[in-house]
Amino acid sequence: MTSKALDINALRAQFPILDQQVNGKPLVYLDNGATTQKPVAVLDALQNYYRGVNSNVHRGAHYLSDEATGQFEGARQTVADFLNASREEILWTKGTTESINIVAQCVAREQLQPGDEVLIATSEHHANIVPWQQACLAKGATLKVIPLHDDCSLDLDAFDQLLSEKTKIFAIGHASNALGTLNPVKEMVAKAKAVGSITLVDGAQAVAHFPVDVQDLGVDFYAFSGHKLFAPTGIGVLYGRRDLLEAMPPYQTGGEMIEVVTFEKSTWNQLPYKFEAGTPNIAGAIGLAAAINWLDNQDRAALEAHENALLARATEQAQAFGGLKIIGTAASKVSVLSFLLDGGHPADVGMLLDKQGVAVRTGHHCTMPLMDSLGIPGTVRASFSIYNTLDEVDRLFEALEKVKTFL
Ligand code: C6P
Repeated sequence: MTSKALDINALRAQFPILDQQVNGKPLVYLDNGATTQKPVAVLDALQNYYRGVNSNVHRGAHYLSDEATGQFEGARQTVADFLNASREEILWTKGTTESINIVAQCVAREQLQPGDEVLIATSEHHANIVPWQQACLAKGATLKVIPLHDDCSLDLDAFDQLLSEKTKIFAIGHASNALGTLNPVKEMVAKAKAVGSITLVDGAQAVAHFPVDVQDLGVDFYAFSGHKLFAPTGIGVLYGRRDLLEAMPPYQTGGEMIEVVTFEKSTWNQLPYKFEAGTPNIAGAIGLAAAINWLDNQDRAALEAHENALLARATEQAQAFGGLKIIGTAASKVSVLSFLLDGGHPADVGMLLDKQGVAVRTGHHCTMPLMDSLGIPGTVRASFSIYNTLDEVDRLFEALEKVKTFL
């Protein structure tokens, strides 16, 4: 049930973009899995930074540079607290994709041997497939894939069978972007660690929905993107366990990541800077910290309950809607409803919804192997966030009624 404590109108007022007409209808933004909207607190933080502070970090012998450095490193501490990590273990990246690529390049390509295995799931986003696949191809290792049950939950018996001492890396999505399925990552990580595997969780679709504690999960690496957490695009995070980061070679080389450079050789800066070559996305990091601080000031339990109520209403309506098939009916899900409409190609359904002001994503959702395994070309995906309303869920289904008539 939606928590009574949640004042949804006051919450929505903090997201000015929501208050607009699209194609002559009030916007219903249900594409939050792709990117979330940004609250005024984040927009203001970006403006304040560029209006009053803008300067390069860790370099200048002047006031603004000190100020920018303080805010930038403060932002790192905010992220560390958010994940229950230490600040040296928080690396700034462009997003989840780059975070996973760092581990694929600096761990997988360094350590994999012929015969080794990397274990992922059928439901992974391409960002958590292709980097491992390419590392396996380069090193003669094998990519193993956990299948799904009919409800699109992971087949955990198959996971137990696939996991072995050959498994050197286990990389799993916390929640599936295409299906919403929430995976039991803590239990899986513990099992993978018991066979000596390095573990990574792709948290792109998790962090905006519920609190994450990397110590509690026991995971070695955790990746997420700022833009799916009410923050700007172009900023993301890789959490890495300190001893693993210490042992890894740098990802990119250049300024900032070095300690001493001569023409003959270079030595590396301490963590986390060893992994941050070049001028970082300073405003992005400050914007991400503003988003986290803003979120921390909300009643997260109430937000979670509200999202669950949105998903429950959407699922109920979808089940009652003739000719609609839900794709992904696992018991444990984040607020994502993927579906197919009889006789309607997802792209056409999406376009007809857009004409009515309803924004969804259609297609393979960067999960082509998942779509292949389900034998479908793609889905229509409505992905809900904290500022969506039960009325908007109803608007989606009213709009779908019209789509059905049209089709
Ligand atoms: N999913 C979606 O509409 P980036 O692009 O690096 O910020 O995030 C990549 C990524 C990785 N893992 C998961 C589970 C994801 O959902 C995404 C991004 C968006 O579903 C865009 S494809």
